[in-house]
Amino acid sequence: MNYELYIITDQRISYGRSHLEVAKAAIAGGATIIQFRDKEMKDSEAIEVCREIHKLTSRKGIPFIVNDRVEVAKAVDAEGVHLGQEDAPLNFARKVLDKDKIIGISVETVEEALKAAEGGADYLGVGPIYPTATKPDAGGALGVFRLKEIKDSVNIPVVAIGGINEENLEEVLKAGADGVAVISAVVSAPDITEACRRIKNKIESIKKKLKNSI
Ligand code: TZP
Ligand code: MG
Repeated sequence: MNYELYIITDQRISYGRSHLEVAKAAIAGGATIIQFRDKEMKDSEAIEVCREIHKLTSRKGIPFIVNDRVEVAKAVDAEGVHLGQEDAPLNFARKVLDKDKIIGISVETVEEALKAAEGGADYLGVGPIYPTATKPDAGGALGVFRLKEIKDSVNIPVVAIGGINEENLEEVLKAGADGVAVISAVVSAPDITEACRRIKNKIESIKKKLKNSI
């Protein structure tokens, strides 16, 4: 799994572009994972949309993750599901989904991270690292020190989320993130593909630099 550039769709801030259009444009710009995230859509419609996105990601060889909705992930045979602390528990998702499916868990503290890792999570989403308007109910910004603490406490991939853009990428990667999950910096950009490509190029060059400095 390549968690480098994890793009999450959001139709509320995409200026009229559908989940599928966002996914397509992000893949063209180098997204390595696509997550469907929609808090309002009915499951019946979400299944239809996710089926289309999954067709696309499968053609491109990119994993597709569904946010919150275990049954939708199951219905479209997505590669996995992403769950927050208040969503269905990890062991429920593990039971419902096939063994090889990816389960990601959102965490804010080392304690939550250890619990998720011990419970068999495949990766962690850590955030919000920076302030963000995209998830108004998120807690306060955690900062990169917390990110590093969490990364150092577990042996599974850690994806940083929340307010991530070209300007703060380096700080986040230096703190040890295996990848970044991005919504507004890509989904709200006038040219999604171009925004993705710029972030991707920057990740690659930062990673190269960090590798050479070891
Ligand atoms: N979880 C923590 S912060 C966040 C989520 C879903 C929103 C991230 O969106 P953005 O626009 O990249 O800050
Ligand atoms: Mg959730």
